[in-house]
This record gives sequence, structure tokens and C-alpha cells, in this order.
Amino acid sequence: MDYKRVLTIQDISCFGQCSLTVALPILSAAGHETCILPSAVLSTHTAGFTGFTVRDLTADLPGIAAHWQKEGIRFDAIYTGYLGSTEQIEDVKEIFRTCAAEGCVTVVDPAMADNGKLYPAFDQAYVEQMKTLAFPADIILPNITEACMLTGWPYREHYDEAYINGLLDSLRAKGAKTVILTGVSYSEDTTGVMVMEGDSRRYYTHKRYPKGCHGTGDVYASAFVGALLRGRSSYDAARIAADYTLRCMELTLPDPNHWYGVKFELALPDYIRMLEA
Ligand code: PXL
Repeated sequence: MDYKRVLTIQDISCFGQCSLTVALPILSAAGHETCILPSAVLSTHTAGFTGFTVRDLTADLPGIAAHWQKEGIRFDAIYTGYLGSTEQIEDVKEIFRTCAAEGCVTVVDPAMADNGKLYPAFDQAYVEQMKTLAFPADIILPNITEACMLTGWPYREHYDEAYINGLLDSLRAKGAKTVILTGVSYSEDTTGVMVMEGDSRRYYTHKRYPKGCHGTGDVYASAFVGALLRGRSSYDAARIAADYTLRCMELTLPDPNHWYGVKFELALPDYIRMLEA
């Protein structure tokens, strides 16, 4: 099996099962050498907790990148998620330029918003900077809210296929290459992902739970990157990531105390089986 080296840049939420604490184990389970660059350290994630601590690591990024360059360290893929500051995005772009191995795939999850709203730490300046990271990337994985913020397309809670096609056209017009648009639902009991690659658009639809879970965007993106680096097509990787994320939700939803994340560890054996099928 090919042994790929992937760098993932996102925060460490010490408690809460999101960002690096899910990306590292999922990418490792997929069989990849997984290197991390923490964008910030938080006591918990910001969705549902109050009074969390945040240490922004923006000042550390240039030194880390310079050391890697000196050591000749290069990555086959670079995958970004929740970042620590607007200013940090320039450093991340520099890392894309200087630490990419030949044929490196860049994947940006513009993790900044959901349900029509920005996460508490971010503002419009962050959105503007995120556009400069996301549009040149090989693959982006926005949800509908993030895609609207990146394009200026009006956010709607209720929509139809024409609306989603307009949103995808708008992403394409701004320069997006491959787009995995998550959380696209046309009925009460189904949801799915739209995979746009050039002129091709394919929809993978699956069961929808009445209630969502925190952290599933990060679980999804990590499982997608893991499968992609195993040589799967974007559509296949999007499908495997969806099936794995659903399994994580199925194992979590019966436990009302586990509101802050998903029990993704319990489903890792299923994920590995999906990658081997
Ligand atoms: O799951 C996305 C995410 C990552 N990191 C932090 C967050 C969130 C979502 O709220 O707060 C710190």
C-alpha cells in the first residue's frame, strides 16, 4: 500500500472531539503518516461551551515552517480546518507554497460557520481571507453556509436543486476546482453530499437523523482525506466519509450526555473495512 505523508493544520480543542483530535486518529487509521500543525489550543471547542480558553499559535507558524523547509520536509497532501486567526491564513498559504511535495493535493475545509452563522471567533475579515486560501485549493469541503459566505450567494434554510446548482455555479465562477458540498438535503429523512469536479456533478444521498451532532464536519473531512489518499476518487471518498460519519452518529445519538462530539473511535474499525472493500 502507498504510504502517504499528510499535514493537517487546525486547532487542538483539548476536550470536544473535533479538529486535530479527530483528524490525527482518523488519518492514522487510514494508514497515512500524519503530521500536525496546531493553529490554536482551546480548552474546548466553541459550540455549546462558554468560558473556554484560547491560545492563538499564529506567531509560531513561520518558525515551524522555516524549520521544515531547512530539513527538506515535504507533504503529499495538506489539509486545513479551523484556523487560529485571519493573519494566520497568509502563513498557511506560505506553507502550501513551500512544503508541498510534487503532486501535493491541497484540501481546505473552510470550517468557519454553520446554520447560517459564523462561529463566535470569526468575522467578515476572516471570511475574506479564507476566500484566498479556499479558491486556489484543489478540493474544498464547505457546508451550505460556508459556501454562501465564500460566494455571496444568499443563505436559505429551505432550497431546491436549482438553488444548489446556482451555488455550485457561483463557487465555480470564483475558481473552485473540486467541491464537496456537505449537508445537501431535499427531503425530511434524507441528506447527502454534492460532488462537483469540473463539469461533473454527482449527488450521494443517505439517511438523515432528525438531530445533528457537533464535530461531524471535521470527522467527515478527515475521513474524506483519508480515503482520497488511499487512491479513491473524490466521489468514492465522499461516499465512504458519509457512511462513516453516519455510523459515528448512530453510535452517539442514543447517549444524551454525549452532546459535544461523536464517538468516532468506536466506528474506526468500520471505516478501515470501508477503505478495504
Ligand atoms: O468542528 C469545528 C470546530 C473546530 N474547532 C473549534 C470549534 C469548531 C466548531 O465550533 O469551535 C475550536
